[in-house]
Amino acid sequence: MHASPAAPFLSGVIEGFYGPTWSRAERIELLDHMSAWGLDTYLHGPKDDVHHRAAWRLPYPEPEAHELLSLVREARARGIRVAHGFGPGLDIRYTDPADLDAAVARFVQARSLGVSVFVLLFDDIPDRMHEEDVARWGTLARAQAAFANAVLAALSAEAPARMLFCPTPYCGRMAMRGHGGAGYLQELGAMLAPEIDVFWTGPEIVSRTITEAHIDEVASWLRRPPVLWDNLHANDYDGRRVHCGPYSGRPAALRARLRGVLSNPNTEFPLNFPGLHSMAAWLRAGADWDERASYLDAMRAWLARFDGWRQPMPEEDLLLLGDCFYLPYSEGPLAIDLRDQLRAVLAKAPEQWGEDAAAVRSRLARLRDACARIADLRDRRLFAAWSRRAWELREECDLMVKFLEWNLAPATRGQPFHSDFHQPLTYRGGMVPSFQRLLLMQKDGTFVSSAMEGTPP
Ligand code: GDL
Repeated sequence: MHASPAAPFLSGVIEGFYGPTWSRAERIELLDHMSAWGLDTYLHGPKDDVHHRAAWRLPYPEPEAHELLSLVREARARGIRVAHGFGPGLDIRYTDPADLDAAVARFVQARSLGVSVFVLLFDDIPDRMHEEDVARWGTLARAQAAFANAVLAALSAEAPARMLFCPTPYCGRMAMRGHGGAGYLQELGAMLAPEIDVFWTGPEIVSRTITEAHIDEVASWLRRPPVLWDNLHANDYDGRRVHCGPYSGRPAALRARLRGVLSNPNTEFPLNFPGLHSMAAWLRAGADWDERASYLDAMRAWLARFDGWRQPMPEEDLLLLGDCFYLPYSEGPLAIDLRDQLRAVLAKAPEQWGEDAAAVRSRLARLRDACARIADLRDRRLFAAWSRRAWELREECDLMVKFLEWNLAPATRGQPFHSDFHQPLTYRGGMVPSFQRLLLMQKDGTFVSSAMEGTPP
């Protein structure tokens, strides 16, 4: 391995998602949490900040430059380093000296504002190059490595610089598909200056699990241990979900094989409390790491924020709500149990419903009321972050409760059920669920058209 052993391990948070950027108040709150939880690095690289990708050649104007400067000062006061990144890959010309100058100028400006880690991001770009770049470098990996090395050389001429690089194929699936060109990662590993760290998201963009064997293989391609860019709690790709579950599916032993672990979490800043709390616990944990226990700790610490105008949120309700918005590939156990119970009841004709139906009705009504109570929160930013999701869940719980009540009552049992809040053939969600019903996912992950004859309705 060639990675510079002197450079410290990085732990922390990436503001690296698509969507509205966090506010100054949110970033300061993040820094407070990070310092309390022992996280040391904040990477500023919001995808939809125009200076991140669209206008990457332009330095930050005032007042954005001042904003970054003051953020760096706040971070330093808490012992946290600020990394700054941008993504030139949408329209860069790797051989154009003006583009190299523009990239260096961006980092020189960032350095003048106090940034100490410089990040070049080549994720989510077409894996094609201009003709002159192809003629000069042949492959994308060589072009990008040469560009990054030149940026590092220019920055290091003035002062030592720590650099990170996000490759175009940044997960196992992309590498397997040959994204970026055959042998991209091996070529990058051979050519990129050994002191530049490389981001990696795991076997997938959003990885359910990451094993030590996987990281060892990646490290052998890259000739250095990667820095984990963890999208476990990201939700920018699915507007209906948020992820409040624990840091999950990563054995504690993984840390020793990485050069850093940074989470790129939910776009809604206030909903990141439990996920980041848990990740910070994982970073400190030993082999007895228990992800559910870390979730329960995080939720108990979060509970104080759920003080309402009329009453506080009971811990039990917050846990159930959190379990309904848990992790990308799984709800939490309380939510799974509720759904299983509901499914078992609905699988039977109402005449055969036993006491289970009344019990599941009460649990659903309780969840509905917990969702409704979000509107009462004293913390209005927390309310705003939850509002749409909690409301949507409340609506579905309410519909289900009414359906159960209709069929529990002897007078209406088995009669056609209507909701006063649903017009025929309209569902919540508009175009999106109507598309989703047209293309159905099978158990093996393949999609089939539901409009074709012979496919399930
Ligand atoms: C990505 C993007 C990231 C985005 C995330 C989740 C990386 C390296 N890049 O592919 O900006 O937030 O997926 O949608 O992960």
